[in-house]
Amino acid sequence: MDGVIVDTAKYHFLAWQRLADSLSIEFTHEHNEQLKGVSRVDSLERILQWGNLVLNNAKKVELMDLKNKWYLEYVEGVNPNEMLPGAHDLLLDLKKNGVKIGLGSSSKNSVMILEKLGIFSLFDVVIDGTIIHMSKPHPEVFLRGASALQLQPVDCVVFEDAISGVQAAVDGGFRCIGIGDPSVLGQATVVVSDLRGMSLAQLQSILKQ
Ligand code: GL1
Repeated sequence: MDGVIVDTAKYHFLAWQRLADSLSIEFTHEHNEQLKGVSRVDSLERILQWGNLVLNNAKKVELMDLKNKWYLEYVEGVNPNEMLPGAHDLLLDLKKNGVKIGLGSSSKNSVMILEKLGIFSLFDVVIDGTIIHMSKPHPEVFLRGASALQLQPVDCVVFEDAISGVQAAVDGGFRCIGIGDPSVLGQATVVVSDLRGMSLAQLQSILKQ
């Protein structure tokens, strides 16, 4: 979802950066690239590791709550205009053609965001951070998604903007369309710059690769 369907990855970045700043830990776009697709708790652990900071659980929960409070403030006004190029058209096209659609996200806020965008009803299943136990790069989120859709991984295509997500898809036995920079998402089956012009025919051809 974040960074694939809607431009919310930038709000996660801002919130994590603000948290890292408050702890005097350096946090750059390169650091952020490694957090994309990674759950809230695992993201915090990585940031603390980068800053060589050891904290107790109560403090970690406090920091995660703070980051989420900031994130919720940033996404308060999120609206359908912030959907990424081509994403909405593709969802509508797949729906019209009877293709099953699942959301696989590490975020615990995904249903709220889908509702703000008015696209929740397009998804046959939603597997998100409130359900999974292991964050991407573990393939659990996609394996559960395929299973809920009663499909085999080999018959699904995963869309991903994150290194951790591409890894999860590949390890789960899925074809994967990377959205972004080929030098970062090189493990994906194909990499595109955005979803404009993406069609069902292209998905069918990728499934044959
Ligand atoms: C969590 C992380 C975010 C991001 C998403 C997955 O979201 O905090 O930085 O990696 O997972 O896209 P959330 O805090 O909404 O559960």
